[in-house]
Amino acid sequence: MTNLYSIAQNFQLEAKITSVKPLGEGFINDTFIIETEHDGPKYILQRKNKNIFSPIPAMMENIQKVCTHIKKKVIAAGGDPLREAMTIIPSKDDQLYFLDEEEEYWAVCLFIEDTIAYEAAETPELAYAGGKGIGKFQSLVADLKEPLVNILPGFHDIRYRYKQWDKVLAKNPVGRKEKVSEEISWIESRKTEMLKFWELVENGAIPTRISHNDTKINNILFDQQGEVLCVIDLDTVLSSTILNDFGDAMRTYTNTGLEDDENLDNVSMDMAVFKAFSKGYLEETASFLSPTEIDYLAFSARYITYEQVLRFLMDYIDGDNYYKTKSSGHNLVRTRAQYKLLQSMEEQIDEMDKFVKSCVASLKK
Ligand code: GN1
Ligand code: MG
Repeated sequence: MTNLYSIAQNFQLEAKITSVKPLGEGFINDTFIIETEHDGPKYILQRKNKNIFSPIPAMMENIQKVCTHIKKKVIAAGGDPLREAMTIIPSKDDQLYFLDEEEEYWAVCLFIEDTIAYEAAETPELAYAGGKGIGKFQSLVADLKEPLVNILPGFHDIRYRYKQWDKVLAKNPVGRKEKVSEEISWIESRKTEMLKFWELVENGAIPTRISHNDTKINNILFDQQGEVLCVIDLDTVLSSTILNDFGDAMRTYTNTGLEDDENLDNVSMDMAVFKAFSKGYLEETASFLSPTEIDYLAFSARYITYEQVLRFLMDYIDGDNYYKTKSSGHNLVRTRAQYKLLQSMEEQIDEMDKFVKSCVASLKK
């Protein structure tokens, strides 16, 4: 078994370690918290999933570039760079990661005290603050000129997802395909419109910018006053459409139920939360978003939720290789709950779109 204590000792920590304990519910990496003696700083230790992120050293370089850029701006604005940006702690041999004897990659960052990570947008006020936070993050990185390595080719690219999908369905490795023909039809019936949207990204009608790509609500730290302090979990930062970030935030903020709710009656899209987040987001971004980005903002919530239905269902059919699961049917429960959310968005898409447009119009006055 991995000795977490001896792994942690390979990093440049300021004080002697007292404990290393599991933290959070990430689906991809394994996350731990390191505590140190005499109320010294705490740190986050992560085993990065090398089956998903590859190569990890390039991913860590990407994260460092983004953090360094944000820190400079925070300092210029008189803020606290240790609280308003992630701080990567290098290994004792000055690398951004530590490679252990089992060829596993580990990374450490500073734990930011006195913050709250929410699992749901409890109020529209929180959603408004969340929208401002993601909008600010995007404007902070908008002028980062250093190129990022695309360590996740095709991450939110639906054409790439269909390629994976076709392969998994053809292979049907654990004989689950036959049990989910209805769920498969949910994916197939929306293929044309999803491809049409992605074509706009491919042909440049929707610009490519630095985006976070995993803006679910628990990847954002709020301060005690309810403002966004820092956007975390930067593993997926890359150049893509920033509509991914708006869409993925809406997938998680607006859901009245859980991502894996067994009771579908709990799941729907909360319009008040949608509006509050959009308002906060657009206040920060309307000045630089293109007309086409604005046209597809509401649609991006559908797009990312649809992609998530596909990814959960595909992983179920594939025998649960990608996401961590709590039971053999977990990915199917997630699929159905996310599909319920998708349907709710589809019912409300006209109002969502109208709100975005009216918000932009009033901000531009
Ligand atoms: C994963 O890493 P985590 O748990 O924040 C996933 C996202 C999914 C999300 C579903 C690299 O996010 O894309 O939307 O689970 N991250 C990766 O909740 O695949
Ligand atoms: Mg993540």
